Parts: sequence; structure tokens; C-alpha cells
Amino acid sequence: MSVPAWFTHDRFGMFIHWGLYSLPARHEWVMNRERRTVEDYERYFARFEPDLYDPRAWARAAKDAGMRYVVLTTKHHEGFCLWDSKLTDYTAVHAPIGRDLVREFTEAVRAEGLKVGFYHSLIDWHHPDFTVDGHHPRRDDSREEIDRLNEGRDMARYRAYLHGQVEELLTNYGTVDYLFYDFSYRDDDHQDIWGGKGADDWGAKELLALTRRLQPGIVVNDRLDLPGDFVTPEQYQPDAPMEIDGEPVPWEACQTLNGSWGYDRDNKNVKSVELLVRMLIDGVSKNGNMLLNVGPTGRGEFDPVALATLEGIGEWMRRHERSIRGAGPAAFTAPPDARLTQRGDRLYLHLFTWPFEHVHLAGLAGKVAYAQLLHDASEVAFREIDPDLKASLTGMGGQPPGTLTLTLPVVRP
Ligand code: FUL
Repeated sequence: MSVPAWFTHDRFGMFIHWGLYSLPARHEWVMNRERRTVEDYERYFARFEPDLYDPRAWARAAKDAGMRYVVLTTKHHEGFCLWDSKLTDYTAVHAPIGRDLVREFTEAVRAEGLKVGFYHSLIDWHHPDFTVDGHHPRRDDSREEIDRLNEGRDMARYRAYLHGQVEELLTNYGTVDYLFYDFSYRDDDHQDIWGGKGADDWGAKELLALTRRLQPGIVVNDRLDLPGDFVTPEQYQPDAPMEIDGEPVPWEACQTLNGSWGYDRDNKNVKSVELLVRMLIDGVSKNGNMLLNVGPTGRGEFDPVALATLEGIGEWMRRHERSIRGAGPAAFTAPPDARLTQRGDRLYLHLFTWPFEHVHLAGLAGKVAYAQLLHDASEVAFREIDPDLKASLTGMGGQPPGTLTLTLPVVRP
């Protein structure tokens, strides 16, 4: 597995889940969870008119939060296409909004100097080869019901549709830097739901080859049942740098603000700025990226809570960016409840709780030339007690507990 240099350098991107599900506003799986038929669910298609959609505002919010790439759901499992697909009428161009929302998105994101990413669902609850009488199989259906709903599916026809749509997206929208396919299901509890043939169902090998042929520089995730370029832990932080067969692999944790990817109006269970910043730091300290999600409203805006959260993260990033961007794991062990990141000869110590008088850094005696707080550049005194280093925080008792960063230029790493 390997990724282009920008991916590990940039470290932080924005995920955007936007589709018809932003209208019911209660999770992007609403069609499945509530057993809605295709016909019933099309009520949202008939009312999809995001008149306040301004992708420049989205891109600016991402950039100001310190993100460097933005990944939009071109089509989620519900099957609705945000771009002008010629292979179906179930698109934004045929909905009341009547615009190619992907085109506007790609132009806006590039105009802000950010990288363009697409999410694309392999599953399609609107396609005739995924449905019988408007229904698709669900996780808690009986075996008989699943078999009944899968009977007579023409997966060759579906593959042609899937590959044709990907071809449109990777041909008509300029350079696409990133692709998040979602999701195949060989080894997990989805195995038998949609026929269970995983990679064969999607023609995954051909799809990956097509993707690379149309966009040679693209970075592709790992959800095709094939090794991709990076691994995608979803809504959890790995304990350690991720590996496959003992080899380190690039990875990116995708994370929600509140547990839902699509706009979820009544969900107030929002992660704090402090927690999200810690998750970002934690990832970088283990050689990972973070893709943080926003679910825009049905009118096309980021809601105030999302905006305030992004602003808070941006305020932290403004002062601490250099401990994240271009940074990675350090070759030293962090003290308890802290993380270390390293960038060149700078070592960044992120304290998650305030240890009051001093902090002990194992094995750093003789290796540190200077110590300071990152956010205000103020000097931090330290003493060496071979083999450790004891950085003095005396006099900083008034600092609020939370993430504080010491910059420790390492003389002999
Ligand atoms: C999952 C999907 O089923 C979720 O709805 C979401 O898109 C997440 C990022 O991936 O597999």
C-alpha cells in the first residue's frame, strides 16, 4: 500500500455526506432503517431544492479548519446522484434544484486550493437490480426474505451501471485526487445480504483498474475487497500505527461530529472541539489521517453547530498546525495521557491533562536543545536527569487542562 506524498503530509480532510437523506434529517441509512420503498422515498427527490448551496462557503470552512482535502458523497447507498449522470434520471439535475452539484463542488474546492475527493457507494437501493417491489434486503431480514429479494438480480447490468457512473465522475470533472468506495462485504456481517459475492459483484478489479486509468494520480481506499492505497477505520481510533502482515500501512480514520454521517437534526450528541483535536493529534501520533464529517442541511448549509466546531478546530490549528501537517509519529515514548508527534527535528508533546509542576520525558536527556510552548512560543525550563528529561511547568498552574504543546528541537534524534 502506498499513497501520494500529499496524503500523509496534509493529514486532515473533510468528509461531506449530502443527499436526499438530509431532508428526513435522521441519518443517511433512513431508507433502510425505516424500510422505506423506492416509491415512498422518492418524495425527497421531488423536494430536493438546496437553494442555499454555496460550495465556496463549504470549501472555505474546511480550509479555515485546517483541512486540505474535501470528500463529497457523489452518491450514497440511497442511489441519488449529485452529478449530471446520463445513466439515470435520479440526479440533482432532474430534482427541483436542477443543477450539477458535483461540478460546482469540484470547482469551489479547487478554487480554495484544496484537493478534490469523491465518495461513491457500491450499493444502490434505488437501482432495479438492488430492489424487488421497491425493497432491498436488510441486515435483520430472515434468510428467506434476503434470498427472495436477491433472486433474479442482474449483476452484470448493475456492474455496467456502476462502472459507467464512475467513468462519468472520473472523466468529466477534472483531476480527482481521492476516491472512497463504500463498501464491499466479504468478511463481515453483511456477507450474505446482497448476494455475498463481494468483489465479484462489483467487478472490483476492473473498477480499480478503470479508476487508475482515468485518474493516474488518485488515491483509493480499501473498501473494494481489494488492497487499496490506505486503510479506513470508521468511527474508532486505532491503538497503534496500523499494520497489515507486520508492514505499516497508511490509514485514515473517518469520524463523525455526532455519530450520524447525514444531517441529523435532533441529534445533539456532538463531540467537543477539544475531543476532536485530541483525535486528530492521536491519529498523527500513530501515523494516521483524520477525515472529519459534516452533514449539510437540505437547504445546502453547514448547520451552526458544525460551523462553530470547525471554527474551534481552526483556531487550534492556526497555532498548532506545524505539529500536525507534515508530522508523524515520534521515535520516543510519550508520558501518560499525552501524545508525541514529530516533524523533522521538532518534537511536539501534546498534553491531554495538565500534570502541574513538571513533565517527565523518558529517554530524552541529552537530546533536547530548547523547549517552548507552541501556542505562544514562551520558553519552558527543563532539567536533565539522565536518561530522562524533566520539563518544568511551574508557574503555569493557571493554564486550563487540555491540549498544550511543547516544542522540543531534538539535537540528536
Ligand atoms: C459506511 C456507510 O454505510 C455509512 O453510511 C457512511 O457512509 C460511512 C462512511 O461508511 O460504511
